[in-house]
Amino acid sequence: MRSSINAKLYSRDDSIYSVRMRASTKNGRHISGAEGLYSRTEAVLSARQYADRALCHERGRPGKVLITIEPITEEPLRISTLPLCTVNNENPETARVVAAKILSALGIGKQAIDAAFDILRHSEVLRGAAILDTEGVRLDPDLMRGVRVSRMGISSEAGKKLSRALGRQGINTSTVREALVLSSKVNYHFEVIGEICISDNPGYTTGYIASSRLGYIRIPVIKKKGLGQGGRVFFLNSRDNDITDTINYLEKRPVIVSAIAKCRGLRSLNEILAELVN
Ligand code: PML
Repeated sequence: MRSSINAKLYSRDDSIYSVRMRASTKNGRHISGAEGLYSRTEAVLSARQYADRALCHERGRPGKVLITIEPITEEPLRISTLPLCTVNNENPETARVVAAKILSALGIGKQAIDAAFDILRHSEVLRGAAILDTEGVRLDPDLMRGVRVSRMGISSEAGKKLSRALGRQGINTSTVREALVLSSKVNYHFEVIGEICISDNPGYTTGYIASSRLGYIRIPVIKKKGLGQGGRVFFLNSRDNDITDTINYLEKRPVIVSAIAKCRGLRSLNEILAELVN
């Protein structure tokens, strides 16, 4: 009886909800996080799935899990995913060279690239992403917190298309889907030149570099198995170093992915860089 009343209520509600999960240890160390934008019915299901994910995470048992469900009042921006591919790579040492070549092709200076790797290697205290300018100057105001990209999701139709496209490459996992949605939001902003990400899950060794100019490039074995360090660094082309509006976009502006760009398989670095148009 109760569920049929709920079903009627739900069918009349066409609001969009932001559902966010953050799991941390007793002393506040980040364990896992996830989020999406959903209809009311989907919000209930995803909150359950997020709770399940938080309580069974390879980074440990949480001391606290926070699940926030919030209606979205602003009309979401509708965007496409970045095109995706995987670059040939053999080990963490070659990954560093590959990553440096891609970032430098995007106009990011050596100092900024070194600073990003430094942050990613020692990132256990950083909860969100770090933001650097092209010379390596840290721009986000709270060095311990970083910036938490939030309020992004994928429409159910685009989600199905994405699952099929990733499935053809054998990589249809929530980790890849969620990372692609997040980086598509981040790199849609005109001030963002690119992003590098290394997973902080000890068992997950694929990272990526994303940018509007080259798309989402997955880099296998970017780190050794077993390492808990990782995170995200965004590179900004900010002239005046006032990044309040950019942070506001990343954290607050609702964005829904509603179109899917090409998902390709393995490519060589040369093939990828040859596509860079100035
Ligand atoms: C994460 O741990 O959420 C980051 C995953 C980055 C790589 C995802 C992929 O395989 O493309």
